[in-house]
Amino acid sequence: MSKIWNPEYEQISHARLEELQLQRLQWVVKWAYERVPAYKQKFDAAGIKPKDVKKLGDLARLPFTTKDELKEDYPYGFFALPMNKIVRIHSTSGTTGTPVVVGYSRGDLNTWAELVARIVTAAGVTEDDLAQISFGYGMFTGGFGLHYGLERVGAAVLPASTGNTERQIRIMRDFGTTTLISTPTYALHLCEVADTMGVDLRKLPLRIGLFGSEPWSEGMRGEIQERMGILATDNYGLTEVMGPGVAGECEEQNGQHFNEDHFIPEIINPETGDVLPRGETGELVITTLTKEGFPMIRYRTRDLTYLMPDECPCGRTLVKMARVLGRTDDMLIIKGVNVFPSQIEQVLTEVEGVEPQYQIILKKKGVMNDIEVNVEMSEKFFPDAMRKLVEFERAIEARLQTVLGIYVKVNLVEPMSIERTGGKAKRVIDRRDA
Ligand code: DLL
Repeated sequence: MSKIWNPEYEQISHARLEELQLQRLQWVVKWAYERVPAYKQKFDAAGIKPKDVKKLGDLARLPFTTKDELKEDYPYGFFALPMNKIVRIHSTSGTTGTPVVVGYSRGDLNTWAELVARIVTAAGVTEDDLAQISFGYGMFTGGFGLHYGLERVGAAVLPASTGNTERQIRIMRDFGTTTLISTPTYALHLCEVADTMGVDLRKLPLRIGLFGSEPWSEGMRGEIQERMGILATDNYGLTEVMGPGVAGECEEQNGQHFNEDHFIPEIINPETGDVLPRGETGELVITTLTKEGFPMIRYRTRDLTYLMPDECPCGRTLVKMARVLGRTDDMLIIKGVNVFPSQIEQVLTEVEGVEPQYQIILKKKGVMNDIEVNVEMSEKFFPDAMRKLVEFERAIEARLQTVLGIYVKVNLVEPMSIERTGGKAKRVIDRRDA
């Protein structure tokens, strides 16, 4: 079993954790109230003062913070420190409009490296490892976030960044990479390109992969592990709250330990805003407890998951968060049924002869939304599959129908015809206006 990076906090007792969380919550509420006009306005409107936070349960009385509010105060409205105390700035990609800009103090960067050190250690990375970071370095938090945490652990970092996939494989093979850091879809793409180059990744020293930044399924994990010959773990984070390092899996591969001494997770009913009991699925809401540059109070992540009630055999006491099912805004309502892309992916990973590369085409059928799924066939299966095509499409349609409860038309498409990106995969194509 891997070492625990910071046993004092990762194995903290429940009582001590609650005491620490309360003390830190009182600090952050006061810090945000006094420094960020938007928080002062929100708290005043809700009739709450920082001194009213007397117990952890009072958190539920505080107003939520939403992405729209952060966008309204673009770029620096939610910064709690003047620029001469900010030493790093990152931002969301802004693909859906205004990006969210976040700032880190020197202390925040130190905490970030510490929390990433915890999650990479939990996945089994040590100072003996060579870690290839195939996340973008730039405004995205993935590259730099993992970088400093891995360096803190003492691993040798290969800042490969994204793109030039053949070069990535050559680095992996020639430099002896032992740890891969990327999105799960990029990991899969690396497998495909390695195949075309005649490189057997299973024979290389590669042994661990830390994947995150987008939803993926257990089936996808199995596929990556098998094709790379590694242990693949999931890790979660978001720019608004810090970036990677919020939560990460240990070698048990069963839930991501949430760094609760720095963040309080709550699960709410996204419609009513009510806090749900542990074990129930809903929207994850996060409060940062130690961030100075960009404190977030009850930030609505829009990610759907649940907190697991069980203890972990690894010895860490920090609560585990289940795999993120998807974002509330990724949820499609088709013929009255809630459908997540990750459910479709899980089915596809169970079908032999297709790649877990797919696109969901969103259409209008009368007034109702409808979807079709383009599914990519495996190269090796393609030539003799032509005659089996129809049969095959029907088989996948039947499996999707069993899982989703609705009929979805499936179109098989040529191998390598669905776009691979170094970043997050685009799974839903909206053709409702076409
Ligand atoms: O993706 C931070 C990150 C970088 C996490 C590297 C892990 C590794 P954003 O670009 O702001 O930040 O995107 C955050 O991505 O709200 C989720 O919807 C999704 N997401 C992140 N990690 C996971 C994961 C980074 N492990 C948004 N599983 C989040 C599912 C994830 N979804």
